[in-house]
Amino acid sequence: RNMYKYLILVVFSVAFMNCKGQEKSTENKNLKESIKPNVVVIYLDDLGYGDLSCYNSTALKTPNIDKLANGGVRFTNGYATSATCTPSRYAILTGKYPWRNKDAKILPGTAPLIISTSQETLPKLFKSKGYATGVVGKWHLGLGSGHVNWNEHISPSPNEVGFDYSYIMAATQDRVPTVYIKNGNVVGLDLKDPIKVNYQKNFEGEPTAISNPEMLTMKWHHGHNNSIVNGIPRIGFMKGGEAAKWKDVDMADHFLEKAKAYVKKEKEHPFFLYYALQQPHVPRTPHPRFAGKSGLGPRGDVILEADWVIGEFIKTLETEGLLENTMIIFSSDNGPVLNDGYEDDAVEKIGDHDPKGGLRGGKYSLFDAGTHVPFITYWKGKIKPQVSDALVCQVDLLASLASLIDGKIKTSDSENILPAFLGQSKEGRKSLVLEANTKTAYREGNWMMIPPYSGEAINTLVNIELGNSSEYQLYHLKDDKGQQNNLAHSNPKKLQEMIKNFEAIRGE
Ligand code: NG6
Ligand code: CA
Repeated sequence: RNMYKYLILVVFSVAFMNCKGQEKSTENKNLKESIKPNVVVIYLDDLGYGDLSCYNSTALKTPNIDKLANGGVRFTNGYATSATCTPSRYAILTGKYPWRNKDAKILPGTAPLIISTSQETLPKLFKSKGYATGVVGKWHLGLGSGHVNWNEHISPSPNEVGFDYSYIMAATQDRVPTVYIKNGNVVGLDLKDPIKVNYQKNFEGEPTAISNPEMLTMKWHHGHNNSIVNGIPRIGFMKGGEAAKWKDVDMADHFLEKAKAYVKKEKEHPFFLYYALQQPHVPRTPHPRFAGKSGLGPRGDVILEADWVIGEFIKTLETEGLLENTMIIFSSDNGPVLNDGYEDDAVEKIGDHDPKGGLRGGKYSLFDAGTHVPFITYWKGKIKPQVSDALVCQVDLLASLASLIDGKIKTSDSENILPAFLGQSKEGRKSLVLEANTKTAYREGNWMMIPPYSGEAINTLVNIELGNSSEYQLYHLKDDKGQQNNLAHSNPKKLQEMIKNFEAIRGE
């Protein structure tokens, strides 16, 4: 009888345990279900490490971005992969080092899409977990597969590499075609006035900065002397498409409206939005509301404009009740430049402001300021405010966000450092290969190694040190953030170790 009683007890407890187990697994499931936060990447163009007040600028006040920094993780070792736009954007969207793709370099407006439609991408990752995916702003990764006809549906476009909504400019604000493209179609195009674009030669009779300087409202300094749109000379020749041409001073407001509308439209289900602002890239064209407001000329004014835009965007997340369920990642595609081809007072009015924030180099450079940029993660109520010295890179978003939403990826360049992005750990990646104009450098821990490269030491047109030298360079960034003391000779052991590890990653 006792035995009988015992059996019943065992049966009951097993049943009870089972039940508990089930409870536990539904709990886990619910947690996973609820881990479908919206994710927004806010990406600036050419913003330097020292351009924000949360990164110690005193000349520029950026209260809205500061709110993200002070309420989230402000990274002091955050990197773009590259010192120019296209490669950095390639890396953030594919999780792959851009130097693995020979086409990942500054592209003309007519370049074909450099992300293959079969490639793994950030938006595809989100799509695989049921997210709506959108891109608003600067693209600069090419369009089509050969020669684009701007008067027909353009494909492949962002829509073929994972975005179900795209509202973009093809390349840069200084490159033709100067029109917006929505889901592969030029916005506002009048087919009776078809668009033609050519980067080699002008269309007969069309004014250029050389033939008609009297039409210019902005002066070019180097490059930028082809077609004139809105008084601004551009890179490349364009004919037609008059009704579709954007108004430069309205661009920030225009993209903001699209980003806000996207959030409002998709608020019922999880979304991923890649919001790529055009500031402070040239031509710097602040809306009149911001013109003259920074005292630093148009470059400063458009940074204030970008800060305002970001504030408005966050207000929308707030009023839609989405802020607590949205992870925001803020960064810049490469470091700063003052004169990038127009005479726009950026140099003349810089005063004491240091866009590089004490780093060496700038846009185009292998020195640190080329790729070391502002980097902020913010998630109201989830991420505890802090400053983090963890080494993080934009290429890591793919693996880290895959971990966040329980998705699967294959790439090996992207590292899962989600705990660092969420402020739960001060450990980021151990090492990182950085790139400028297809040349690479290597950071490991606090060390930076630049191999010898031929080429000019300074690009005198933009007045930036490029990092080229006939000697190996080795810097300890924690002790020497301005890269003034080359330790290659005094620490040959470290140098050899760095070279070995770097070459192992580069596959040399
Ligand atoms: C350069 C342009 C520069 C800028 C850059 C791309 C000239 C002389 N300079 O070729 O103005 O457009 O390309 O910048 O044309 S990026 O941030 O998109 O990489
Ligand atoms: Ca850029």
